[in-house]
Order: sequence, then C-alpha cells, then structure tokens
Amino acid sequence: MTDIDPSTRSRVLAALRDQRIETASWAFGNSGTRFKVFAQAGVPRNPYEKIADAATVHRFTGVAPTVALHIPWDKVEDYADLAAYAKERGVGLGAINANVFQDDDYKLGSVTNPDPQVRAKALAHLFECVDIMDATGSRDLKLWFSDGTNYPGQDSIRARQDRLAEALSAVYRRLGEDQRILLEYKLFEPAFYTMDVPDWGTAFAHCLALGGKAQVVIDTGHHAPGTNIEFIVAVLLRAGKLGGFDFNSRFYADDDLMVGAADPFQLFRIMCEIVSADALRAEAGIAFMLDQCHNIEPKIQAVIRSVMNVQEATAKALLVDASALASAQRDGDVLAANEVLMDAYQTDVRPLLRDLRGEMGLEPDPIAAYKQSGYLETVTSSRVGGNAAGWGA
Ligand code: AOS
Ligand code: ZN
Ligand code: ZN
Repeated sequence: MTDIDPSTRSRVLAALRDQRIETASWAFGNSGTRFKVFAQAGVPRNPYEKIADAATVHRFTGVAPTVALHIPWDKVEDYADLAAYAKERGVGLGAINANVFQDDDYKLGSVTNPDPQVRAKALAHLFECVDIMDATGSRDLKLWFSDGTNYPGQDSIRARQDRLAEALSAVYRRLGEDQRILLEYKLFEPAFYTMDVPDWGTAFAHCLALGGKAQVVIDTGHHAPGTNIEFIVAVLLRAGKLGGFDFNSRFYADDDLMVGAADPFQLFRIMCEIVSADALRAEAGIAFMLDQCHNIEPKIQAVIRSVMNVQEATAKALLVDASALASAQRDGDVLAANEVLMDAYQTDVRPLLRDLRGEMGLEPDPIAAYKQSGYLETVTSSRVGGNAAGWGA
C-alpha cells in the first residue's frame, strides 16, 4: 500500500482510538512452566498491585482500560473497594475468571465430576464469582473447565456433558440482566484423552442451549496445530455467538506467549474477520482480552508490547480496501483479492500508531516512555517478595 488517503486515515484513526484491549491480572505475577518459575523483581504482592501495573499499561497505551481478575488468585475482602481502587488508578475491572481447577477435589473434574459433592463445591464457586461480578460491576464470567478424562472408559463422555449442561444452566439462571457467560474451550491439557469442552463446536452447542447471555471465547492457543482460527471467528460472529478472545501466541500448544509474536499474520487474519463484520466497536460486545504468561521477559513491558501488537494487527485490518476486495471477489479474481489483503498486511502502520498516540496525548513510543518513567525501579524498591501468578502460589 502506498500513501494512506486522508479519509481512510481518519476512519482508521477513529477506530483505533476506540479500541479496547483487556489485560489479565495474572500476567503481572511470577509465572513459569512446571519445571521452574523464575521470580522477577518488583512483581505485585496482591491484587491491588496487579491493578496498579495494569493501570500503568493503560497509562502508556491508552487502549487497555480494564483488567480481568482470576478468583481466588485475586481474592480480596472487599471487591467494591478493589473496583474503587481500580477506578482511582484510571482502569476498571473486567472479566471474572473462575477457577475450578486447582483444588485436589478436582482430580476427576469439577462440574463434570462423578461425585455430586465435588460438583456442588464447583458450582458454589461459580456462584461466588457471579456475586463478585455484582460487587465489581463486571459483565463477563469467563469459564474455563480443566475437566476431562485421561483414559478410555474412565467416565461416560455423555454423562459428563449432561453434568456440564446442568451446571452451566444453573449459573446462567443466576446471571444478572447485563451479565453473561463466556465459555472457553481447549483441545487438551490438563486432560489428555477427552476434555469436556475441547472445541468451539462443543462450546457453541452449550451456549446455544443456554441462550443469548452465553457466548464462546476463543483462546488463540487452544486449538490443534494448523486450525484456521479466523474461520471459527467468522462462523461464531455470523451466529452472534462470539463473546471474546483470550489472545496469546503459540508455537506448539498452549504456550501463552505474547500475542502477535509467533504468528502476526494469523492475528491480522483474525482482526480482518472482526473488522469486516464491524465487530471492533464496543457495542458489538466482543471482549479482546490477553491471556498470557511472561515467564522470562519483563512483564509490564511485555503487556505493553502485546497491546501494541494487537493495535498493529488491527490497524492493518482496518487498512484493507473493502471495496477493492469485494470487487475482486465478485470478479473471481483470486490473486487480486489476495493482493488487497497482503497490501494491507505489508503496510508499516507504526508511524500511524505513533500519530494516533500523539493525538491521544500519549508518548508515541509507549515502551520507551514506560522505561523512562522509572515505574519498574519504584515498584522494585517498594515491593519485596512478589507472588506467583496463581499456580504454585
Ligand atoms: C487455560 O488454559 C485457559 O487459557 C484459561 O483462560 C485460564 O483460566 C487462564 O489461562 C489462567 O490460567
Ligand atoms: Zn485462556
Ligand atoms: Zn490457556
């Protein structure tokens, strides 16, 4: 693409100014693999400090105004107080992520466990999460179930689906008017033979049965290698069942690396589907969340970089010449249509984003500005003994 014409430029800048990306509290804590968690200096010691870090990301990017919580990793006495603290810092509390995977009781599953007592315990936690949403004003309950089996015959696949449907419908009934369930799927891990929600089809079927307040969330690291994620995006959007994303990138499995690092072209293709369906606007109700772990890289800086990667992919998607694309598609001109997309993808949008930040009253280079701010030095000296993100804590 050569020069961006003025009307395209103002349309693209307006869309980018309104873009909203949600960060995740657990990205700021120490994390690692099952082999080792490498501690970093200055990491948050409690949910308040995680929010302070998320607010720092927003301060330098201007497009990350909410932070998702994970319960009980972010358990506090008073959630209204936490929400007030977030507001004071210039951010809001986003999705509440339930955790029915870290207790010994859940060895054979949570809501699909063959033991009704364990199922009741898991359901009580999910209700507690909705109570928390009431206190924080959060709209989204994000449900990811580690439930599944490791060996053929271990449990009835169908009975587990029945138990899942029962729990989901109990939670659904408990939702307030403006609240919704975002149901996440994952191909494998921690279960290796069956996961009870392994794919978008299963999540979609459950959400369809539940009703309009249940939608699917796509974690970009939760598919078989080679899966065409933008196809899933298109199908779910068409059905009005795409609730959001857990963005990250992966080379192999659920690597949880920075979004746009492993495959920026895939991220662009995903954002093209979003833009072409006019689903970037907040009113479309798609939550663009990050679900990442920064095991070896500096965390706040990595989250800033991730936000910028999403912005870059979005800017390129917004630059796709929709009318040239439609006419090439109508003419059956395969190569011309592909070229329209590639033209946009190959545009260097970094100058445009620097201008956008200038217009928003931000420093054009958020990473340099963050480094210069001395925030990391300040928290490194004031926070001693930061916590793990959740697991192993
Ligand atoms: C797990 O693989 C999922 O991606 C969930 O979204 C999970 O709750 C999140 O990664 C925090 O561990
Ligand atoms: Zn996820
Ligand atoms: Zn995951």
